[in-house]
Amino acid sequence: MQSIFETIKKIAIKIDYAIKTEDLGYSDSENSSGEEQLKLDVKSDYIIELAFNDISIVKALVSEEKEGVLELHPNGIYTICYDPLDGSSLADVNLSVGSIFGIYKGELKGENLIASAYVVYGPRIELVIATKKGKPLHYRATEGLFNFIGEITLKEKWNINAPGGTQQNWSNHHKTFIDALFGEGYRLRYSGGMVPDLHQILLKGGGIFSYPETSDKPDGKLRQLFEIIPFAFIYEQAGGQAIDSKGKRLMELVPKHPHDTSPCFFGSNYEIEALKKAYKVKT
Ligand code: P6P
Repeated sequence: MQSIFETIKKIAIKIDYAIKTEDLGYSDSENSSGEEQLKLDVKSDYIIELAFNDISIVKALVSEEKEGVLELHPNGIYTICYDPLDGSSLADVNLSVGSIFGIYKGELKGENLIASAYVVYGPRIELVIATKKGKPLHYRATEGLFNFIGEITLKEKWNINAPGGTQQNWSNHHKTFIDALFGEGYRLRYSGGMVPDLHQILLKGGGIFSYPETSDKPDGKLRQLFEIIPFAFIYEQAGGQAIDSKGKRLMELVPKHPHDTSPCFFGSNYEIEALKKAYKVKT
């Protein structure tokens, strides 16, 4: 497994360089979710595929930018599901973006996630790695080397509210819930980039990130295998919760298709329990 994390560090340095030097324009192709691909999306995906092609324990890859499963090494053990450059459209306005990695063993479903990691490409390159052995680990790159900063622990309650989706398409009970948090003094912190938005809550100590089902996206927008489950694991390992709109743990998701989405809520215990009440979840 260590060879996978060391490879992710090499990938991070290369993608960060591409973000800072390459063309930010659109390619003439779409990804499996029908989203127009940026040249950076394609380049980042290529960097990752090339890097893991040299790691024999990696059996296959599933990418947001590819339709199916890319077989790499028949005797490999792990399948890596990744979003090579999440929020890539924010790069051309100089906001932070990120890469997300879910490392699975066996069938591609939440309970088979062994570890996850994400990289934030911002004023600094930061990496968070989570395994089943303890709290998520936070690293920061300096001149191409990742230095360990510390373990990440979420408070029981804090003050960040990151509400995703288009407000006019929220359900009434979701809008009431979000407004009630603001009424309690929560701070609006939402950039439209899942990785920096979730990273901020983890590092600042807590709060809630929500991307509910909406009238225009009844199954939510964020993808289960390479966005939601990897972060759900990290939030749970940090002492928080990660659930869907029925109160089910996101770690129990079983995608039918590699690009399936789900409504998702990540946060500290107080905020998630408040959401369960607002959504009338039977506990
Ligand atoms: P909205 C970026 O496109 C992304 O996939 C995530 O990074 C982000 O959390 C979400 O979409 C933002 O979506 O609808 O709030 O703009």
